[in-house]
Amino acid sequence: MYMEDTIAAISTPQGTGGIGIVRISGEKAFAIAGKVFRGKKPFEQLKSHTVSLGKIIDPQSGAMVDEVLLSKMVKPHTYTREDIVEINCHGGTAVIRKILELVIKEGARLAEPGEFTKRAFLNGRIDLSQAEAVIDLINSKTKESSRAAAAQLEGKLSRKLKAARDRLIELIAHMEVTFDYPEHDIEEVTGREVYRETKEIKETLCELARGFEKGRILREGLNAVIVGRPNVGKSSLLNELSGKNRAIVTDIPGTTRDVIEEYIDMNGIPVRIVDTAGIRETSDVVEKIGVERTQKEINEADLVIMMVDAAEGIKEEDWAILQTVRDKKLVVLINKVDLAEQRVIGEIEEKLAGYGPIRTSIKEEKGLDQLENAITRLFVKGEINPNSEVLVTNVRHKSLMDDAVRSLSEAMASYEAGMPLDCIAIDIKNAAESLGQITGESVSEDVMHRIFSRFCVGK
Ligand SMILES: Nc1nc2c(ncn2[C@@H]2O[C@H](COP(=O)(O)OP(=O)(O)OP(=O)(O)O)[C@@H](O)[C@H]2O)c(=O)[nH]1
Ligand SMILES: [Mg+2]
Repeated sequence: MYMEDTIAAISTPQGTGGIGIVRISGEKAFAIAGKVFRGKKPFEQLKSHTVSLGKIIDPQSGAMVDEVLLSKMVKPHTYTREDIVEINCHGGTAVIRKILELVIKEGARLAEPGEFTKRAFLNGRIDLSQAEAVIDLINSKTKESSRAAAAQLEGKLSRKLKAARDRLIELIAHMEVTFDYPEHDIEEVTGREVYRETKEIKETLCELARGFEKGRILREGLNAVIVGRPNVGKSSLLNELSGKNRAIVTDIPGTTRDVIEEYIDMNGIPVRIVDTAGIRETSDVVEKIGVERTQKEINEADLVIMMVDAAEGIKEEDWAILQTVRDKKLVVLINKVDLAEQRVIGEIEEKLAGYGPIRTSIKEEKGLDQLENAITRLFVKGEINPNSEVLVTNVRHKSLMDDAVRSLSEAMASYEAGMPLDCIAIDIKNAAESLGQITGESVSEDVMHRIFSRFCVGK
């Protein structure tokens, strides 16, 4: 750990922009800024949390590098809880690099990815799960996923976990007192209390963990693949859903040869949607490869949208395709209903009754709302409302929560088997330890390194 030294980085993205930001944090931040910045007032006289206009001067040559706005923030009310300086300069690559170079020459060190946030954690401003929420917020692709990350950053998840952990620790303390009293009946009374309390805490954690699937979908999105015989309208559906003319559409079966993907926002869920080559027996080499890729996409998909043609009815090949996707979450569309008689559509519907098919016509833009709703229902039971509930979105958190639940189940089983309290206490300690790793009360250097290396430099 190098908490003593001062770090600096470019916090804005690579490339040219209107402005660029160089950020400095640490003991020497003000001394360094004082050397390279010339404003109306000397740097020491600038007030905390104010912005000042001035110039960046190369102290060695005396040359002016850029005109900038500088923010001075005195600890502890800063992002890292250390002294921070942010230099807003013109966002050309050369200028911003030059400023960073000067700052480093004056004694700062180039920050590692996520190091500003890591300091915020190590200095106790946020806990580990909040630090992770910062990355999620940066990476989130839809309004809902960013809201879930913001709630986590605010500490909603931390508070729940901390409360559960505190209860466990209290329980352990309570048990330890009884170890000093060998009388049997005290142990018995305590045992019953411990059991009841353990059960309650376990239920709270299970409830939280149940939000994970929803949370994961918000964060990572769904992988959906459109399959069906050639010419049923797969590419048309991709174009319609994405609002782009992304895939070539013709009335020649076998038009799409490769997989084509688009990202869309479906009722707040980020969906990667993939159009594939129509599946059929073929001797065409290119088309064959396309069909193989389709199979690979199906294997990796969270959801399959299978299309059949209302005008052509259900063929042998449709049943074959249904067979290959039978283990997947599935939505079946009867497309081109504008071309078929009601009676014929009804017959197809009957044959597919087990799949709850949806009638669509992409040409007439029919049935697409039902499709979106069916997908949302398949993955999210009830409304997604990240405002009112705490969503666990992080795999690390989920698996530690599962560990805690497992330990608590073991504690309960031990009690039921009539084991002594000190045995049960070990399981409860393990559960508290797992929860502590989520918020960072007990976490190894390795895990920390892994978490912060996912960040971008400058955050
Ligand atoms: N009438 C009608 N035509 C449609 C509908 N959906 C698609 N089509 C037409 O059907 C033909 C095939 O559409 P595509 O989207 O290329 O079909 P595909 O499934 O991607 O076909 P391949 O790439 O060959 O597998 C095109 O001429 C579309 O305009 C629909 O709902 N109604
Ligand atoms: Mg196509």
